[in-house]
Amino acid sequence: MDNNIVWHNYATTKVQRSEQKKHKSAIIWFTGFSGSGKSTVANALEAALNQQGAHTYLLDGDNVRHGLCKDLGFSDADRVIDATGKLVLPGGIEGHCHIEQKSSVGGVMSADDFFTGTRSAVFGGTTTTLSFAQQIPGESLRKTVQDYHECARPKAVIDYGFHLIISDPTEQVLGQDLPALVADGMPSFKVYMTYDSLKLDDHQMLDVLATARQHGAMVMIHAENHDMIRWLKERLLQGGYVAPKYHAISHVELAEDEATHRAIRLSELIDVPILIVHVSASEAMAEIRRAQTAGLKVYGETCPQYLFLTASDLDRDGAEGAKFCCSPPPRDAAHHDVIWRGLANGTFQVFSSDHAPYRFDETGKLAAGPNPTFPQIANGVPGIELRLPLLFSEGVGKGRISIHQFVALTATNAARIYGLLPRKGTIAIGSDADIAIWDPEKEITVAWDLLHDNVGYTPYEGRKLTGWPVTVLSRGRVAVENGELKVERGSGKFLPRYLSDAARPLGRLVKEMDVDRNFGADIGPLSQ
Ligand code: DUC
Ligand code: ZN
Ligand code: ZN
Repeated sequence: MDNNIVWHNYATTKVQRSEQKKHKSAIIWFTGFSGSGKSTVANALEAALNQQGAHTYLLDGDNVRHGLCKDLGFSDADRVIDATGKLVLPGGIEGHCHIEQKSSVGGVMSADDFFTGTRSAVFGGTTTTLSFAQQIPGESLRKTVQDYHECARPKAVIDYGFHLIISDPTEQVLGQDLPALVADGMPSFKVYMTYDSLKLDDHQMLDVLATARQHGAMVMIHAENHDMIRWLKERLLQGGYVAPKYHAISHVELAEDEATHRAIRLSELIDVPILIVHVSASEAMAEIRRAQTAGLKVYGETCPQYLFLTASDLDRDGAEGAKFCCSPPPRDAAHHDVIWRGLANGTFQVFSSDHAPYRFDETGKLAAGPNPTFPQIANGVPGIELRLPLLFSEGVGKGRISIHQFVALTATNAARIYGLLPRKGTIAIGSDADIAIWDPEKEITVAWDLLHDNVGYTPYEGRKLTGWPVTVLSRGRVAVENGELKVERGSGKFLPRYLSDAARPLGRLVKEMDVDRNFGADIGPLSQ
């Protein structure tokens, strides 16, 4: 069979379709790449074929346009996947999810383990997860990480890595454990500015930032002002305002604005890049934008809950609002447009789910009883499977972002920032054949029954979406096809990550940290 690969972008799909009729044969649609068509197509094909055990074959017709396919010798491919009229995109990278982890409020276990969590991810077009290994204060961080490895190894169906959550930055942790774990392929840490059990004060934050700078790690920051939240929480409880909706009041927007500003200033003092996670509101986003305009390496992440949910969702009957309690909480609808703008204008580099799944029963959201007060509710919403379909349907489908931005936000940028490119997040020579084939016209109405997590509900129930990843490949293995999981538990592999350029300091010290301008005081991060 002759081979014909048409490389073009989504905007020209219609033109390409008429050509497709002429060829009367299967065409794989490549899109979302930068670079010249010629090298991209060649790269993509070789990448697919280079995978051990790959069964990916992107075939048909006679592509005279680039004259490449025959040279690559596809005629003896084992199998053809017909992607006529589909989009062939890199598998998503989920850069922020909580799997087999206890909640910071109430200490309840997440609903998803590494089997159900990664299964749900891959059905939604994601082929890599980066979840958290959370330090237990008083316990060795290395032991904690070992435990997460043991949980993930026998269960994950796709490849995975870990970020580290630092809640107790002791000398041992900063001086021994973190450097060793960075060297073992975990060059990213998350720190919290709120939660009694996790919060670091500014001094501790500076210590972690300086350690990250020294070892080339990326610091992810949960930015909310703890004392504002704590004070409001106390006042609300004293007044008898205990329903789930008051969670959104206690986690006031100003707390996120202020902490985002502070986190940026702390990172500027150390001259180390940071990534502000789960940005929910316009002023926090504006802080990030201002820092970027000033040339700082400040990255931003947002999530589906800040585009599709609002604070009013927490005001549902009875305890139902608990399903929507996450931190920061969903804001008013007015913020949605601003967050969309931040996705389109590059303020946000990554779009993650922050999948933090708790069942709506006594094992999860209702662990404190059928009518918990808002501070008793585990914080988090599920979203690992719908992350890409939501963004595709409402972003690409409605013209808010381009297909190229979609790929960057859901895969390539996370790979770049977290040290996985070019192995993951792209289709290129030598890259893993992690590929999602999307039917851009498939319509679905979201129902939890269609999903593959273990949560029991979805906050997006009833939403109508257009576009779905119908076939998903992980390292060249068909992982999802015809609505079925085709890969085994435990077949996912741990991904050691390298130091990313995104985490490299600017080399721009504020004058008080610069030995040449601070009366000779050798105190700066460069002196270590
Ligand atoms: N932060 C997260 O990143 N996930 C769940 C809860 C939280 O506060
Ligand atoms: Zn957080
Ligand atoms: Zn999270």
